[in-house]
Amino acid sequence: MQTVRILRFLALGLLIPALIVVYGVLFWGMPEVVTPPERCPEPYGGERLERYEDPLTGLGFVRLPAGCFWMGSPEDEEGRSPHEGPRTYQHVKAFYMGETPVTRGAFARFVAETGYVTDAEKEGISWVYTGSRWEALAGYSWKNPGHAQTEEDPVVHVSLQDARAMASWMSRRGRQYRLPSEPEWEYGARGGSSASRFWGDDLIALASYANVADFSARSRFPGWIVAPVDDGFVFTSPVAAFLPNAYGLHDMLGNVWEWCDTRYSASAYQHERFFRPGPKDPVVIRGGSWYTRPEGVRSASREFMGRGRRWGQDVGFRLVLEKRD
Ligand SMILES: [Ca+2]
Ligand SMILES: [Ca+2]
Repeated sequence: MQTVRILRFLALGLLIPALIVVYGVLFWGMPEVVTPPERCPEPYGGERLERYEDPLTGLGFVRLPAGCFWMGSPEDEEGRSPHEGPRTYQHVKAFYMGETPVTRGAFARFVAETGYVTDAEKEGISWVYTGSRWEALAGYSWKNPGHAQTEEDPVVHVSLQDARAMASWMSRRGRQYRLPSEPEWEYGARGGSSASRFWGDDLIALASYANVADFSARSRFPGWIVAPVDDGFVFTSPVAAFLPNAYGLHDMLGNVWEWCDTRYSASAYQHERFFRPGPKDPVVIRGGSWYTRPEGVRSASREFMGRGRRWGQDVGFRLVLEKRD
């Protein structure tokens, strides 16, 4: 009897750890399977997208269809940073995305009508590139950006709050404008493409699609490491001077960084959760600028602005318009 009891004890003693191991392999050891939501719409097939023009500012918006996409970059993408992964499958509702960043002319209309004073003007300083480094200097703002701009250039030296304020002003006529979330921004930037850039992976093609750190910039700032192209602009370029993506959106990559109304977190993709930023949170900016090297000008590349630097000569924004049924 004693032997049977010992054997039974041993069997149970082995069975329980064995079950734990099997359970672990089945449920914890397996790679996470991400399945598309049940009702993921058909991928965009190139059909004509509806366009809306805001009568107050002249800014154009394109209606992006609802869809699903892989957000982030694969581990073998050149120039990738670890915070661009793991890739996460995101479902985006239909919304209208600004065709271009908000122009200086459109921002001027907002200011003329409201008397709005930007954060850079209130604090009396902004971040400019002095030829060797970025410095916070007095007197710079959207009105005095530190380089020549046309009314069609993207507005710069604007904070997240400034961008939200303009969206609120535009929303007073009934249509709801706001900033994009980080997943919405990347969905728009990709235009259905899973390549590193909306036109593919080709660096030479940059010159047709994006204003980045290039030979023009290096002729002004010798020593810069630049893309092997000449896009013709040292600083910001008028919006839509470069070819759009498949959705008809211009300047998603390059020209100016664009605010997303999303709190920056290096581990956001692990948790697949995105939040609006609180007042002290770092905030996501996307797409790279005239200052950015080619590795930073990719659909998945992410940056953020923290409390130390909240606006500057290469940061602007793009608005989105809520879909109306
Ligand atoms: Ca350039
Ligand atoms: Ca941009």
